[in-house]
Amino acid sequence: MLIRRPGRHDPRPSEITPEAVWLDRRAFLGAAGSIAGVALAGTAIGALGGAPREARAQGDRLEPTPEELFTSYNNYYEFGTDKEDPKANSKGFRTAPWSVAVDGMCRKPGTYALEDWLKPSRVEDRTYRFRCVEAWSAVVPWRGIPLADVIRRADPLPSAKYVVFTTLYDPSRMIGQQRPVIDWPYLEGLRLDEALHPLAFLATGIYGKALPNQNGAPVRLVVPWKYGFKNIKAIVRMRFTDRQPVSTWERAAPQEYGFYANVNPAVDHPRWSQAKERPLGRFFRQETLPFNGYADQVARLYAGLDLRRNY
Ligand SMILES: Nc1nc2c(c(=O)[nH]1)N[C@H]1C(S)=C(S)[C@@H](COP(=O)(O)O)O[C@H]1N2
Ligand SMILES: [Mo]
Repeated sequence: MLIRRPGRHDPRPSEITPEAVWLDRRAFLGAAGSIAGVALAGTAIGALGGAPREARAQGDRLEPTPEELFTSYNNYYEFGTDKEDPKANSKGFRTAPWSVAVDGMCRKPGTYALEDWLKPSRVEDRTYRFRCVEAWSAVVPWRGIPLADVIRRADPLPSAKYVVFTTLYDPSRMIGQQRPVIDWPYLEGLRLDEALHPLAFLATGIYGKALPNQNGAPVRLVVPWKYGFKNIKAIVRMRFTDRQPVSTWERAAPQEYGFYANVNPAVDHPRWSQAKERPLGRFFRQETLPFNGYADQVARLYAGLDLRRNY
């Protein structure tokens, strides 16, 4: 499978609707071995078309993406690689009962029923920007609890420096896992100080309702200043470690996806620019903001870190 070449002609409207996002990571899956060739083809999305710039201040009121859009256009390879697959293929996925294993370098390891794991915390609603590495974006009203709560309850040892999350592995229930598309189970991690940041969130709902299966039910990570792939879905394990983990997309394509994955308009993906993004449901692209608009709150976490190397 080859990606279409940008820059040859102006985009047709059919190419710039969200349903036709052509900057697709499946390109790399089908084009293994030809990544270098594709890299040349994909550099110019920022130069496509003549969309007017839309100025946005950090304090802008966030207007949520239409619910129907955010719940029917998904990345969730456990249920298929097309954007419409997860909704169709996860219809019968049962998320109760559900338990979460807590292990590694902590004083309170154990296997917890999901309700018990979450229960001591107060449920909150938070509307955050969401930015996929593929250059589409959304504004999502999440419901859930601060990630720091479950971490503090696990009581990590002073030696623990990272927390690692794992998605359910059950090919009988997740049809996408019946093929070796990526290294199952999906795995993601954060530095412990990132995970303890007050913006980091565990979502069990969106738009005031329970999380739909395709969006990661029953519980998924939300780290709004990082690219979408850090936001791991259907979490069954939380492990503490002193070693930086290799997350799923980093393992699949380390030259394209790093551990930090902080949203950064100044560092292009090898196959496309990250300077702009297309909000789901909107026609025009808009500028992508450093740390997805949360720089004032999170930039200090990365003082002294070279964000070009640690992409
Ligand atoms: N387990 C799992 N988590 C995942 C993914 C996935 O394929 N499997 N895709 C990631 C990517 S690339 C993105 S952009 C977001 C998409 O979340 P959404 O479908 O709720 O928009 O989920 C992330 N979490
Ligand atoms: Mo993504």
